[in-house]
Amino acid sequence: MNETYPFKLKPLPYSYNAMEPYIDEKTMMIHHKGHLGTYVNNLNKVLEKYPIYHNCTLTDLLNNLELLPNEIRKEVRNNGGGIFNHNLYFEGLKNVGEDNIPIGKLKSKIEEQFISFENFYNLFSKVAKELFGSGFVWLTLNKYNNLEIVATKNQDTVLELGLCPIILIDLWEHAYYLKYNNKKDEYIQNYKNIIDWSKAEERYLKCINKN
Ligand code: MN3
Repeated sequence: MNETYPFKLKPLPYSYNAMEPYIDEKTMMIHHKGHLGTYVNNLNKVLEKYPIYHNCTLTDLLNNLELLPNEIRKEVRNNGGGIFNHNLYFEGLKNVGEDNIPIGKLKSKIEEQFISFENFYNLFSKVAKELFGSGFVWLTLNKYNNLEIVATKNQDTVLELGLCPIILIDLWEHAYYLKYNNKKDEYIQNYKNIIDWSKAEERYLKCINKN
């Protein structure tokens, strides 16, 4: 996330109906244009009067929240986090279908730590189901090069926890409610069909190199 102020709404790398039937076109459109678009506009509004931060990347801002003035810290955390999380989420989706499984070094690492992909996904789903209220569940790499499944609230990011993001599921109701209503479990189950494991492998290798 190397962009700086003014931040822009990045177009999706696929059409709004690309995740059908797992995520419907209307949800994708509202989620991207509406929700992500609002985070982008709000962050720009907040930073408008603070030219000192206009050269900071999104990651710079989110990694240094404690250095920001009190009056804008919360809004940068919420809106900046909203942009960071949603760009990762949207760019990590690919409609593969039911045979979708991890590849490469990440596949080996998942099997080393979680025995099997199936076992990993059961654990990931469990954490996702148990997240109360709005937030995200992530597969991340910690500084010891081990995988960690973690949950975050609201638009908090895993950067604050010192973790490197690989995949994430958006568990705000806006991500699934139009199609799934209260059936959050089904959304979590279907998310398995639209994880872009090539992208995840790419992120995993970058995470290792950072450590
Ligand atoms: Mn969302």
